[in-house]
Amino acid sequence: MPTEAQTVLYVRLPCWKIYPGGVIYVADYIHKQRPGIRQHLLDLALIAPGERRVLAQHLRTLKPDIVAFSWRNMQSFGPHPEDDALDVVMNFDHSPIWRRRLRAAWDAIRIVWDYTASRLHNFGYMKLVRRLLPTTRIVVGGTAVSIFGKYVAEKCPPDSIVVIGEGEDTMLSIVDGFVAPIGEYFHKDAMGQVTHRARVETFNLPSLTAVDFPYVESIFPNFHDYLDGDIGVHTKRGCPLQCHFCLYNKIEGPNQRYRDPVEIAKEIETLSKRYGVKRIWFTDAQFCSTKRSVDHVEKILDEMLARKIDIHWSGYLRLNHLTPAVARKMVDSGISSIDLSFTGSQEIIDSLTLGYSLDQQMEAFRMFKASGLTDQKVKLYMPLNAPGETVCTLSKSIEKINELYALFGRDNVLPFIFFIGIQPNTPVERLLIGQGYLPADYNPLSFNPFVIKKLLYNPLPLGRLIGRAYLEALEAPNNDFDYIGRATMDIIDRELSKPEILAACREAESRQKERRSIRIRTSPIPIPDLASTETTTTCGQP
Ligand code: B12
Ligand code: SF4
Repeated sequence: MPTEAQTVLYVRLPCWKIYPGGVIYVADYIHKQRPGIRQHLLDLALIAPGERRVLAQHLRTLKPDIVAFSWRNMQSFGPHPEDDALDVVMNFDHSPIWRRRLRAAWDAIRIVWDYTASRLHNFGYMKLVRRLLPTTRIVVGGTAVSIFGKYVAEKCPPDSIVVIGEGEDTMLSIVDGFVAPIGEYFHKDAMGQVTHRARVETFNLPSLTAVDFPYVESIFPNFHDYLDGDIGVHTKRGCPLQCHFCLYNKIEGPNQRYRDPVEIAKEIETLSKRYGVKRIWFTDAQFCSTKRSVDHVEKILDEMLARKIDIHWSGYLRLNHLTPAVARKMVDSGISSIDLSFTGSQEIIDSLTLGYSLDQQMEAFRMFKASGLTDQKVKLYMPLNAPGETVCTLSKSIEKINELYALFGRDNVLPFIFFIGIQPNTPVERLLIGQGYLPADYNPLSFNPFVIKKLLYNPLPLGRLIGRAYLEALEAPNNDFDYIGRATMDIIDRELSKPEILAACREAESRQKERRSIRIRTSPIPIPDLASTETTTTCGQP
């Protein structure tokens, strides 16, 4: 299809309801560059599974030249206390009651079935396009394909383009006929041959002006269904840091590039004043991280304050460059929660190369308190039981969490029981392959429940202690009144203060260390030295 496109149908593939910010930025950009193109956005996340054949009606009515799919989550396992998958895994692995373990096995089959079916259905939607409109070009983008692009390219129909990473300029080159392609993508040609192009150009992010929401409303009738929740606003792209479990720096690239603070503030102002939006989430890999990015944040906050925008906001934060002035502006501009990766042990911070000092982080919490933070929640995404976690590091985390309870009030601090999800091509993955925890040829997209479970890293001996504490907290009569993460940490604390538990854990730890060192000595795979790698940083979810 070498000619320019006249009509584009965007299809947001099903996921838990969440504002489809990525595809909206793409459609808005295409409209600003090529206003003559007719576009429509169909969001399958808002349509019940039995009614998704509405896609066929859209294809027949619009007869688009391009159907552009946006695929957000493919490997969605990162269960936490607000997702029942965590209860299932904990019960299956650690419940002392066999009936519960059996029940959990059934639930696990349901979850894996949903996981498998959703992937097969997504490829089914692409095949439907090819069947009904044989000459229409298929494009697939979004965070899921940015990680697993080659896999998607192999599975999707011929004449498809799978866009890796940011999509605006690549999509523009596709609607222009794909004669001078831009950006990174896999192309499956009409013969089914897959080729790859690496990105050589840099998208000019400052050219991404405030989203034209009235236009978005006109192509996306379901836009209003999102206005009472969080709306995603993007302020920059890229992360120069290299935390050992994280892929964000690969999805977005290592260079931090910024949008214009004035355009960002305009976007938020329209959302608030025209559409009555009350909450936004800054969807950057992290909202503030490097020194330069904190300066950028400050400019955005200044713009928001100058426009007197009445909004609550959150986003992943790193606190090591926080200053009292920025903390004050965050509070004044409507921060609604502090969301950050947290461990109370400098050893774990260093071994995961998160690259900050714990003392500095605790100091930043005090800055927030001094700036007038009141009942905003402090959400601690804890990489519990990460490689290197010991009884001692766990106790230190509990100590620091207790300090935070004292500072902000127990009810305002939410320790999230999170574990590291092992992601492809990260140092943690290489380490665990080297240690024999995962086979070198494991499939990160496997449907095998035991592989899936292994990718949620919570090994023995501490895994059992944490698992049983979590299950006890779930059962506790007062769990209606206390947050599950807080109750779990209290139980872990209680257990760690029992001398026999401490001794047993320590013995198991040293046995494990011994076994590991034997495996490492015999392993043919180079093991990254987590502790000695260049010190970097973290934010976001483990
Ligand atoms: C912010 C964020 C969140 C926030 C979202 C807040 C909000 N209200 O929007 C919160 C904390 C809620 C969250 C939750 C979860 N998240 Co999240 N999240 C992210 C993050 C950091 C950014 C996503 C984002 O919005 N980016 C900004 C927009 C503008 O960019 P974008 O969507 O990528 O779109 C661009 C391109 O992808 C592309 N594109 C997108 N669509 C299309 C379509 C076409 C046709 C084209 C050409 C291009 C294109 O162009 C866009 C613009 O350049 C990513 C990691 C990352 N750095 O990308 C993880 C990420 C998307 N999340 C992930 C996961 C797993 C989850 C959870 C399932 C975690 C959990 N267990 O609960 C939940 C699921 C939520 C849901 N309902 O689906 C995974 C998905 C992994 C995978 N392989 O499938 C990611 C990639 C993180 C990771 N682990 O690596 N998340
Ligand atoms: S965890 Fe945050 S700081 Fe670390 S590499 Fe990922 S995005 Fe960057």
